[in-house]
Amino acid sequence: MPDFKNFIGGKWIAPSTREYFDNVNPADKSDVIGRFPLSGDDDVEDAVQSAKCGFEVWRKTPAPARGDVLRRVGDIMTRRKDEIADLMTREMGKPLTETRGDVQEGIDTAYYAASEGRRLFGHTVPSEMRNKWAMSYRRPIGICGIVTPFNFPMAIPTWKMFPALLCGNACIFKPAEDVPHTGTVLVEILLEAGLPPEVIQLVHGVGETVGASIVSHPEIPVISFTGSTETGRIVGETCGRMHKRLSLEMGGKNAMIVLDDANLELALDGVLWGAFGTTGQRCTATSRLILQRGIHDRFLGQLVDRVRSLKLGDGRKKGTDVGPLVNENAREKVERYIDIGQSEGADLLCGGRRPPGKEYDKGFFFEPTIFARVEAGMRLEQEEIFGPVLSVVRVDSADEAFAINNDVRYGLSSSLYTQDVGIAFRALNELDNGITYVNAPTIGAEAHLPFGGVKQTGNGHREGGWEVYEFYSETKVGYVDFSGSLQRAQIDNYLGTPD
Ligand code: UN1
Repeated sequence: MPDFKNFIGGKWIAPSTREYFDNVNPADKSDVIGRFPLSGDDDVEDAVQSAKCGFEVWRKTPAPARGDVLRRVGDIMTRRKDEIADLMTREMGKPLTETRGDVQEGIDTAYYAASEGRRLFGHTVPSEMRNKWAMSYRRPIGICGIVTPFNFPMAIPTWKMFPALLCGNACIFKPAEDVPHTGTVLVEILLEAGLPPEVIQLVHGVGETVGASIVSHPEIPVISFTGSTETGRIVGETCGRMHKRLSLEMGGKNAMIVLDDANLELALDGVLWGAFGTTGQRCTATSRLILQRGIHDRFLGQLVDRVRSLKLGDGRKKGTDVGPLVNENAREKVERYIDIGQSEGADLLCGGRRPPGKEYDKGFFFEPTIFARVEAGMRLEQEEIFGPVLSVVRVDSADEAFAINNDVRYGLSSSLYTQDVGIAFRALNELDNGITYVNAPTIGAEAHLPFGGVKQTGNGHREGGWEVYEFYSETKVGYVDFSGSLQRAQIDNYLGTPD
């Protein structure tokens, strides 16, 4: 079994602790992919000292040249797409079609970042005074600490690191401990594409040690974290005390609303993909289905039939629709919510258990589950489960559906199925989320648009698209006075006074 390494100080090296953890295939626990470093504070310290040198080189590299490196990254990822998808499925379970999509999201992010190297716009604006120019432009910040989750092992690190690098920063990257292999391959690709080695540092390990050490290091001024709202609060407290720039992407309890006039076939396809794609382990997953009374029974009947026919299995096998959960903890959390749902009086229509059969005993499988008769306010309806569990709520009107959508502490994505263009546009205004889909499920954000949520899903920043470049760069303003005399702003030059 191979021992993998950290990438620190421009070299692949063993952790200072000499300790390792096993990375196992969630579809088959006996398949161990390798041992990965359980790093400690000393490794993070070495990474920071090296990243400081990397930053000095990289911040002076012209942005279009930084973009060229990222373009080559996109080219290499394109060439290696199938191979990366296979190793990603092996370490985290989702089917190959989905892991290929995950790599594609990274490729799209690379090419977008490459082109941004020739923009990174600032503004040139008129000065109040004669013979004086005023302009704003963007500067790199320093070292960015990148702490990422397991569910999009390639896409999410690229959303964070490619804009950070394009802006001229160095990165210290800690991938989730469930997906260290994909993180390792991403760093290999950055190096192969020509990134100066000390600009990227890879430190494997667990959140409580390596993650915490990165977040609290005084020489890392920027932190980007995707994970649970609970961990995000701890990260936020530390960053707040230390005056760090922080981007948080956290939980969701996303609803799909299907009104009586909807195209039901379309909505059925949508909810199956939204709720059970990635085994429900997306922060954008459809975890609530809000059905209007007129179509409620018919839609639910058809949905249960379709869910029962989903093929559960190893994501690397042809024909698998739904893979395993990522690990035993994730499965036990889902099981706790099955108990909670039943004790709250919701109606378990299908699933709710580990699938019977030998082939399933090897992995962390759980049947796609639907609860009906869920009432607004139940824990099942309010709390993020991060698994294949869909809670169905019945409503009388669009207004009631909108209110239920909004009455949770999260606000990532929402979805509305209707043929009524007026209600669709009203939903875009009224639904309290960072993203609303009309006639499409709650998942599937595109790489070139801002991604993120309101309320306790985020802290006001967005990933992706044009906005993320503002997060990873500092605005600076320059004034150039070529009048040859002292001009005092707000004093000499009273606006509107002619010469
Ligand atoms: C996540 O769930 O953490 O919009 C990210 C989507 C994907 C990204 C999901 N493009 O579903």
